[in-house]
Amino acid sequence: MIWKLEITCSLVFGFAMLSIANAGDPDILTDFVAPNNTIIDANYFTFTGMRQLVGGEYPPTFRALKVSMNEFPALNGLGVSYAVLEFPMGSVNPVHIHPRASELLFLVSGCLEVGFVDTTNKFFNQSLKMGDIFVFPKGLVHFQYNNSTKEPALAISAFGSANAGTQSIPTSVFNTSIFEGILDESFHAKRATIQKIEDGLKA
Ligand SMILES: *[C@@H]1O[C@H](CO)[C@@H](O)[C@H](O)[C@H]1NC(C)=O
Ligand SMILES: *[C@@H]1O[C@H](CO)[C@@H](O)[C@H](O)[C@H]1NC(C)=O
Ligand SMILES: *[C@@H]1O[C@H](CO)[C@@H](O)[C@H](O)[C@H]1NC(C)=O
Ligand SMILES: *[C@@H]1O[C@H](CO)[C@@H](O)[C@H](O)[C@H]1NC(C)=O
Ligand SMILES: CC(=O)N[C@H]1CO[C@H](CO)[C@@H](O)[C@@H]1O
Repeated sequence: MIWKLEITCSLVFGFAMLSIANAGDPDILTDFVAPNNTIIDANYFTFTGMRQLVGGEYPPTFRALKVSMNEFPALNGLGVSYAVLEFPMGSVNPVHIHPRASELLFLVSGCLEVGFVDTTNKFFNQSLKMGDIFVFPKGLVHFQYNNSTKEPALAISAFGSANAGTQSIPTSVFNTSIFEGILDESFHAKRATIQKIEDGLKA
């Protein structure tokens, strides 16, 4: 019986190792990725695009300022990225997914209602206060909402990928070329109902 246990243990251990190996972006075999025709000095590892936030005003609607490898090429291969999320009063970051990373949100200012749904369709939500940190597990549908009528909110999100990706649920489902009939059937809804949602997103 003991040998069986050993096999089970090593199998479990093996799977655990596998899932660790797959937890983030693939490892690179160099210290960093240096593109051709680029001077690699400290400036290459510096991103100054967020200076616009210093002393700036909140935008009229929700805004996400991303700092992924697309905006900051030095992140390529390093497995990390940021987004700064600005929520004027009453604004929503609509339901969306990051296919390649978990999101670690730090609420720097204001209050936020946040939530995600797991793959068993269980809903987890929280009312965050300034200074709180919340984690959205990789690949799950989630949102953030500033329910305050008095103050805006500012959050900084870190991602465990240089290119976490964002798939907006409203846009990907209702503002693409998916056949009409498929959506009607998927949502058990009349065409007019689906059309109304689609029109709302096009406006
Ligand atoms: C740099 O140039 C070399 C030779 O042209 C090429 O093989 C390599 O893929 C390039 N590297 C990058 C990161 O573009
Ligand atoms: C979570 O959402 C429910 C409504 O679905 C709400 O009643 C509850 O107050 C929320 N909980 C927190 C902690 O925000
Ligand atoms: C927002 O705040 C109002 C007033 O406190 C409350 O009635 C409402 O349920 C809140 N909505 C959410 C989604 O938290
Ligand atoms: C929906 O698609 C149209 C056309 O591609 C685009 O102009 C509009 O911004 C999209 N709406 C949303 C909410 O993404
Ligand atoms: C209107 C308003 O301010 N609503 C709520 C915003 O969220 C905080 C906590 O997250 C609540 O205390 C407020 O009542």
